[in-house]
Amino acid sequence: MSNYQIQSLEEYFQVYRKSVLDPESFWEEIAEENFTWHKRWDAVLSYDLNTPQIKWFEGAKLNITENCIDRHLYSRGDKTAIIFEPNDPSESAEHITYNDLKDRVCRFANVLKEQGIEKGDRVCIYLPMIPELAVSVLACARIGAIHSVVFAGFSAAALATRINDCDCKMVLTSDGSFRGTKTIDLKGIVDEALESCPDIKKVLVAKRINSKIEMKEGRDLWLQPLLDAAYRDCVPEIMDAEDPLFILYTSGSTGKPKGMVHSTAGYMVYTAYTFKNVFQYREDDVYWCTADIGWITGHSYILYGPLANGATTVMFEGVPNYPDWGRFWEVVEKHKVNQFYTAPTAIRALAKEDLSFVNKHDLSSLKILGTVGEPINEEAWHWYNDNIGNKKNPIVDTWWQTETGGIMISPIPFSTPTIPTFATLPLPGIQPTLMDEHGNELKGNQVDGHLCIKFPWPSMARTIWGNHKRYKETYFSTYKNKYFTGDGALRDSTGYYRITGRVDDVIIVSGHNLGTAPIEDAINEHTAVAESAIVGFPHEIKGNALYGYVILKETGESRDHTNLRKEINQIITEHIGPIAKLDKVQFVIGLPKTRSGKIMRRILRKIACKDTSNLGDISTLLNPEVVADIMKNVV
Ligand code: 7RM
Repeated sequence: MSNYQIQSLEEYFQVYRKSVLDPESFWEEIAEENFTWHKRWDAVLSYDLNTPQIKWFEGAKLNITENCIDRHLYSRGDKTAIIFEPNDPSESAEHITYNDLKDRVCRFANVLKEQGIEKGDRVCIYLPMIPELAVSVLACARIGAIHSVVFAGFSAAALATRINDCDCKMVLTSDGSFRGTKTIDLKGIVDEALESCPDIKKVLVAKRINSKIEMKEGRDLWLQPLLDAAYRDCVPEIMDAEDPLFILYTSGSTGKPKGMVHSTAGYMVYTAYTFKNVFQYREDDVYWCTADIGWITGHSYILYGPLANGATTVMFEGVPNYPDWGRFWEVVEKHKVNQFYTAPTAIRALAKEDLSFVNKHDLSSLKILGTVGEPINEEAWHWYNDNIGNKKNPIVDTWWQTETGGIMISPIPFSTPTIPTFATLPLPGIQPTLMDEHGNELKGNQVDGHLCIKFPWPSMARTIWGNHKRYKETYFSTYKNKYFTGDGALRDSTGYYRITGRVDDVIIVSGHNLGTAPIEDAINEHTAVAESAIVGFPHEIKGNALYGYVILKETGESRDHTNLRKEINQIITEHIGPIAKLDKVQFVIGLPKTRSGKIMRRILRKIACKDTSNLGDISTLLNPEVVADIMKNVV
């Protein structure tokens, strides 16, 4: 395990240099020393970014569940692999050891086989955050079936599209799910979806909420009796390095969702390596990522990355505000969590609430904090740092995407000095570059442009299911021989990266390109502001002007909005310059968000442009009610 875990900034630079000068021997060494293979690779990497075709560890044979479970049994059989923390704190947590996990995954795998699932078949998993979700994902991987997890908050229509796009044979679901005080009728949603999915022959149903549901004769089966009857050992299917491990859909604002296809060996090596480094995981640590397994963050950093390292990973069924806004901190205290990884949207929501929810709890176990999913604004960063991290725990602002499979730009905690709003430096093996609008690479520091990656890394998505042409067009055509991320970024005088937002959201005002993140960051500095989003709208003189949507911390209280508008523009002028001043400011009760917590600026743009006849695909919208309210009060 020599250079598997970076311990200082100096070591980071050494390792990074090596990874760029000789990527193949760099990844080969990591693959050799830290994983179990049935056959060694013939070549570490072969690629052509024009086709594009990328192969890592070609010729190697392995099973990822052997790496995530079996090989730990000798030394860690009784160690907890997964701590399941239920929605309701009165229900006890479940500690699933590596031995238990082996047993449960094997039984589930045998059930899948008995029900006709074979290597290469697609299985749709539409389950809440209960142990069956983790177990079924691994069970698919055990037998070489391709899992396609659909977040169990998506609608019937969204589910049906995803089932049909990759031709799933089977759906795994539950009678329902708990979400705070509510229950959701998941099985009802599946039934509705399946009216338009003729190829689904079997639905296996886990019991969670004990509701009365319809079981369709010949199609639906209760899971538990099948698991009880199944044999508790299942020989892992030996897979090729490049066999697809899973499909995960990413929405995008236009067109149908893209089924990103991830491969087996490269994904395993990269998620394991990055987990170990970004969270500096040590043997007895308890690690908690609050994401749902329905997102890439959950795939890579609740399941595969942690389990490949023999870690203890918390799986939380609940929500941040049930029974109250102290729930996260209660769980941290209860399980003595050492690494805590969450999204800026959650941090901003928590920061709006009283500090007593935090201070009631003992957070002294925490060592490292992380964020992912959106740019984190400075104020939220400080709240996190001061109140959760006690001003001593490093915060890793991790930039990556569903398409990248794993974390790409992030500090190495205790080694890389952090600066709020900066994701800092590329991880070993990652070669970011910034491009200008003419397709030139921006050399040197203090530049901003479109963020691309110019060399393959092991966990990159290999294609879009059923549409390789779209894969090439979306990611490899804007800039020749480079992967285009769709994000804008700047590189500061020391080489640190700051993500400035999606390039589609960039607003051109009087010829200047303005990224959304830095302006929103400035607005959020105002003490009365909780959150904000800016978009452009047509303006006679400037071409475009800025429209700001602002959520105040204290809602309901009558305030002098004219003064607030002035103060906000004052702050923008100080932080960025008068060019970025807002022409219009609307105070809103909420912002439209995706179900994974990202602001949907596309909808806000349409509203600001008074073009609301067609809002585009809003099936992934979390809170449609705020859209109606925003439209009613448009300025
Ligand atoms: C992991 C995940 C990807 C998009 C990405 C960015 C944004 C993610 C950060 C971030 C600023 C970050 N996958 N994004 N992390 N922006 N700082 N640390 O979120 O496919 O769902 O989204 O999220 O725009 O392209 S994702």
